[in-house]
Amino acid sequence: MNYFLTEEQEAFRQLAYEFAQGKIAPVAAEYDVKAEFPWPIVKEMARMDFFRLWIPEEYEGLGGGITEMCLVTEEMSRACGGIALALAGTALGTFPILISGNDEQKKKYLPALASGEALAAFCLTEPEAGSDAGAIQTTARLEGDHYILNGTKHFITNGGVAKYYTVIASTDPKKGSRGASAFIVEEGTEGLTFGKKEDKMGIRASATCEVVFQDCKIPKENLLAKEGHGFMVAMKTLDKSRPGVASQALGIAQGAFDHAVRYARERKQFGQSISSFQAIQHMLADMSTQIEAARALIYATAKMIDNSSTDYGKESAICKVFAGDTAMKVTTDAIQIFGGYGYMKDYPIEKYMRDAKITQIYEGTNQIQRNVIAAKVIRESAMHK
Ligand code: COS
Repeated sequence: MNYFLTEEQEAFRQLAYEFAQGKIAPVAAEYDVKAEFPWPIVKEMARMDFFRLWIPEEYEGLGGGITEMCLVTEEMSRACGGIALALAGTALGTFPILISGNDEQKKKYLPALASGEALAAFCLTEPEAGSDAGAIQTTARLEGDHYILNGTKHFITNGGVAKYYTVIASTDPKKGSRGASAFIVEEGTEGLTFGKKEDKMGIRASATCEVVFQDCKIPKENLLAKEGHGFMVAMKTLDKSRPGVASQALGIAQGAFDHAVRYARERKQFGQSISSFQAIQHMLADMSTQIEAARALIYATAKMIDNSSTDYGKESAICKVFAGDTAMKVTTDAIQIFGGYGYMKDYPIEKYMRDAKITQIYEGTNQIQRNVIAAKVIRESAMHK
């Protein structure tokens, strides 16, 4: 399908495709087994300016938007959903600064993020605050010119490898989500430590760990937006980042599909290629249809966000639900086409299914996305009555 991307967007997609197939695909299995963060690849991504894509030009970025982030995330995830996350997780951690940082904060933090010299991590989730993001218990107390942070964030993507942490903490616990505020915490700040590194089912090349604040003292200039605006910053961040998760899911689905079509052509049973059987053909047709539908949704939503729409929470959620569910379905069917071989770790296909699962869970489970979609649909209907 032709999405009429600009010449520049096509060039970035092509560059990301070549990089992913040339540098990521050959080592994806190795990083998955070792569950190691891919520093050499991340450094190359930085040299090739991938981290600059979604940062405005005035802060040393390339001035692209969500479309560019989605294209590159998709192509990299097609090779490895875990390695791609070093990039996509940094975009997520950067969005609170882009959305609500003042000029000084942007000048201080964005150039290092654009060059890839610094990675970012978004710290919202806590052991007792997953889907219920308003229930965070991490606190930030103002004392003179500093905020003192206490609490534990967990399942943090890029935890321990990022230089900048955008953190949602409560400045007024009595007010619930209206008492939440957003902060930037730099690596090396006293009182910031990293806990348990998670041993995950999939996306194993991605660093995931606990981020712990114990009397962590940060300058009060590190407050993003205003006190009490943290929940809104978090929600707006997720509205922007969910098409990125959808792109990760899309890339994983596309990667599994690429392998499945190739295998179906090569594998012979009953004296012929299994791609000549209608049972396999129909599976391939359904997989291809679902992938293209996910792509169309994601690109349309990314375009909508980049063209300054202000309310795109529903569309972002729709992308994530559809692409996440598609990734799970397509990767499961890809294994089915591989048959017994697909179940074995000697073949690349089972990793795609393990990597796909997280896209239905993080940045808001697909059940929460359905809540967001339903709430908006019902509100819209009430307005038009
Ligand atoms: N943009 C801006 N503001 C938003 C918003 C959005 N997308 N969504 C909600 N808000 C505002 C609301 O307008 C409300 O403002 P007021 O207090 O001024 O009325 C406030 O935020 C609270 O909204 P709401 O009552 O809808 O919050 P809930 O506690 O019911 O939670 C859900 C809403 C479930 C949607 C939210 O908690 C959520 O997204 N959970 C999933 C979190 C998640 O994705 N976690 C994974 C993080 S991994 S990085």
